Amino acid sequence: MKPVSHSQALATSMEAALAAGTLMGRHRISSRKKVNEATQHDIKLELDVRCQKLIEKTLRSRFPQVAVLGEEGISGDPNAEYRWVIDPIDGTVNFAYGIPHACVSIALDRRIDVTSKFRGAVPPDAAYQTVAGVVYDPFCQEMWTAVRGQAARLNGRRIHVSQRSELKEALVSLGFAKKRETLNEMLPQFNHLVHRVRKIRIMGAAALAMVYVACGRLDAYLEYGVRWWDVSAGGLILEMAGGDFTHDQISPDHTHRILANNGPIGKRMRRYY
Ligand code: LIP
Repeated sequence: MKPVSHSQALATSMEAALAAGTLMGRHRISSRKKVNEATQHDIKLELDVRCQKLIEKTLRSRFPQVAVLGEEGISGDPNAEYRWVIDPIDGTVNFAYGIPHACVSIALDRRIDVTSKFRGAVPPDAAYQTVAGVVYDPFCQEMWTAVRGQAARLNGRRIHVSQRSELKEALVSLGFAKKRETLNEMLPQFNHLVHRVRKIRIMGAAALAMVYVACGRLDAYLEYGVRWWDVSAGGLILEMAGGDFTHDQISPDHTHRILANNGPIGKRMRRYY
């Protein structure tokens, strides 16, 4: 495969995210969103599928050879040198209920050699490093971007994590994912943290929580059971904004536990990870 320009990949990702965001915006108010699947703690919309198809069409027009790992479908070589990581609508339940807190998340991952880091089998996602990422909120018209090694930006302006260092002044977001076991895993963390931080926020879109930490609106984000496509782009943006993205894959289906933070607050939250 010929090398992929990370900056050109970012530009194309931004174009794709804008296209999907425009499609989302056209359906924001509509209460007639077609539901493909509904469970106790999750909804999948027909619009999720349409947005991923639109994103893939834009990405493939410039980079036909890159594999895709997306919430609404996986294609190409699972061990490809490069892969797009796509969450076409992150915060789908918010969006389904008409709450304008949802976004498009697109990342480019590149395969790296990590055999020296692992004695046994390498967790599939650990064999990749995110090299470009975009998170686009069409409702606030906010586009967060980053290429590895360069500054993270919000609508083109450099961003940086907060400087807060005490839990008592921290704004911490939690995610409870979609299953009884992930809820049960996170409830004790909520009970421990709620009395120690300034406020807890549970907002339902991991990608936005990640970039809110990156730009200092939040100081940390903790979730058990989140998928790689929810957090890969936001994780790069956070790291390029001076933050820390701690994550471990907990099952082969790209499920992770994550602690995104500004650095100092993360040190005080390690016990909850
Ligand atoms: C959502 C995540 C959120 C998590 C939800 C869901 P989706 O992603 O962003 O953090 O708690 O369960 O996974 O499904 O809206 O793309």
